[in-house]
Amino acid sequence: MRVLVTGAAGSIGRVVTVGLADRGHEVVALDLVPPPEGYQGAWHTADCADRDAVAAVFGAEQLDAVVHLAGVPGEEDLPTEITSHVITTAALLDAMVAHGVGRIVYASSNHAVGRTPRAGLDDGLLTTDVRPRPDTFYGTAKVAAEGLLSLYADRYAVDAVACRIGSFLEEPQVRRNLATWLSHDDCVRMVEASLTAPAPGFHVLYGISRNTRAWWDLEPGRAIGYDPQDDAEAWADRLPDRPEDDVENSVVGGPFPGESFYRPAL
Ligand code: 15L
Repeated sequence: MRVLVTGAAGSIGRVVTVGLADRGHEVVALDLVPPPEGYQGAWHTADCADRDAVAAVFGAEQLDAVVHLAGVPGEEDLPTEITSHVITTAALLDAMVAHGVGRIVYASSNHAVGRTPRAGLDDGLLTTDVRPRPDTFYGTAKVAAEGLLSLYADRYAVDAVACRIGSFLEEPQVRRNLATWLSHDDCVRMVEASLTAPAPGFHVLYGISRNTRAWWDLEPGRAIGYDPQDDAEAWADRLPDRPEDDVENSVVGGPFPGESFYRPAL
C-alpha cells in the first residue's frame, strides 16, 4: 500500500513510518519540518491545516490510504486544538474524496473519553459505545475530528478508523501506564490492521497493548484484526507509587481532567 503518513517526524510518526516500510508498505511522509538527515523516501514539508498544501501533495502522489498522526499532543487553547486536529482532518478528507483515496487511520486519543470515571465501569473496561466525554480542549477536538470522520464515512463511503491511543511510550513510566500503555510494536500492528481490515466503515478502537490492567476494551481493535502482543505488567514491580496515582487513576484521562488544565477556551 502507498500510504501518506502525516506527522512523520513526531514520536509516533517516526515509529510508524519505519514499521510500515518494514512491513512492505510504501510511505509518503508529510510533516511541518523537513526530513531527518539521511531519510530515504518521499517527504513533503507542509502544514496539513493548509488545504492547498494538502491538495498539492495529493496531486503529486498516487496514494491508497492516509495515516493521520499530525497534531499537538497536549492541551493548548481551543482554536489551536481545533486547527490542529479538526481542520487538518478536514483538509485531508476533502483531498481524499477529490482523489478517490478510500481509507484513513486517525490518531485519536483516550482523552476523547478522559472524563469518564473508572468507578462503575462494567468489568472495569470502557467500551467504545459510550458517550464522548472529553477531559480537555485537546480531547474535545479529538471528539470533533472523530465526528468528521463519521460524517465522511456516511457521505462518501470513506473507511475511517479512529484509534483512541492510550500512552504511546517505549516503556511504561508511571502506574497509570500499566493500564494505558501502547508499545511501539503494538502501535505498528494497530496501524497496519486499521489500514488493511476489509471495509471497516467508520470504526473506533482503543489503542493500547494487551495490558493485564487495561481500562479499555480491546475487542473493537480485535474485531478489525488488531492483535496486540505486549503487556505493561512486566514493569509492575519497577514503577514507584506516587502521591498523584490515586487521582490519576480515578478517571481514564489520568492527569488531564485535573484543575491545572482548566483555562478559558479563547
Ligand atoms: C495523549 O493523547 C497525549 O497525546 C499524550 O501526551 C499523553 O497524555 C497520552 O494521551 C496519555 O494519556 O498518556
